[in-house]
Amino acid sequence: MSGEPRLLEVRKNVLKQNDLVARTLRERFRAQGTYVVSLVSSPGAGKTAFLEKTLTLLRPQYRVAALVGDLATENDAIRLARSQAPVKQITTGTLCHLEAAMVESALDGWDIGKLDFLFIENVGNLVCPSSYDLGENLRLVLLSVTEGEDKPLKYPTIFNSADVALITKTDIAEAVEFDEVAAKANIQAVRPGMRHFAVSAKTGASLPEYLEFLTVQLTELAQKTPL
Ligand SMILES: Nc1nc2c(ncn2[C@@H]2O[C@H](COP(=O)(O)OP(=O)(O)OP(=O)(O)O)[C@@H](O)[C@H]2O)c(=O)[nH]1
Ligand SMILES: [Mg+2]
Repeated sequence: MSGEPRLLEVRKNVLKQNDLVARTLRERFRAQGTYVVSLVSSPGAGKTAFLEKTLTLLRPQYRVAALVGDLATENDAIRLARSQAPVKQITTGTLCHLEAAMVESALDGWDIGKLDFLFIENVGNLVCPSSYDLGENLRLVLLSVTEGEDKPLKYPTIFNSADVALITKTDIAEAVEFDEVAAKANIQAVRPGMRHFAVSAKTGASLPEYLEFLTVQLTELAQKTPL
């Protein structure tokens, strides 16, 4: 007998278990009125740079915090902590994605009720994170201009698992001959109607529009959250 059906069974059970923990997390976040945003992308697409900017700009008005996943090092947590927001690194060892249980344990000792926004930067990978629900309200998928316009077509699953796309590093788009029209068409081909922002962490381009979008989401959540 081939080992494949058994492997499939184990994988299904892992995902089922993850979904249960994610559901509990989502209920907890909702009860506390915390809006949770996760970021997924290939390695180096600009998640940490963009998130550091987001935390810095939101912090004067909102209570924000971040979790960041990587196989190794505390590098990203150190960078994000420059925003003065509470930050925790999750090191996954050999695992190429975060799981809901890792988020749950990283939140140990944190009073989530004191947070308006919690951001979760996933491990840089365009494949593994797509199947793992983290209990987030919004999943952002980042596509940097240096990766090429065809990534949505090559990695449709991650684009399908996300809610909003961010085209990042637009400040260097011209230098790498990035075709934004083609990239947008490819996003729409994979996920019709998907909202996107074309941003730059360097220049701050489209950051105000993106932050406005986030704050509208928080207000809508507050209207739905029981007092
Ligand atoms: N020109 C330009 N460079 C950027 C921008 N955002 C990030 N970078 C650069 O891109 C590189 C990778 O950025 P990171 O923020 O570390 O990317 P990441 O997605 O967090 O990377 P991993 O966590 O390793 O997957 C760094 O050298 C950044 O300085 C941007 O908006 N413009
Ligand atoms: Mg990073």
